[in-house]
Amino acid sequence: MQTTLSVPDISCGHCKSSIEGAVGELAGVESVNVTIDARTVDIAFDESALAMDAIVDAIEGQGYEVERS
Ligand SMILES: [Cu+2]
Repeated sequence: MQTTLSVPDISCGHCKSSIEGAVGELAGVESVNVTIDARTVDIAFDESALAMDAIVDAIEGQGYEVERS
């Protein structure tokens, strides 16, 4: 499954690496890419191995709030 999350507080390369690091180490994540200008996180993951809530928790655990649509 492919999803894009909006994370308004993303501002720089540090944000990018901390979020990509935290999400990337979750089992079931196939790819993660933060786009700094758009303040988005694109994630491809195996939904049978990983719940969306766990991804949101990993991002919020780094101190960023995920904007819920
Ligand atoms: Cu930053």
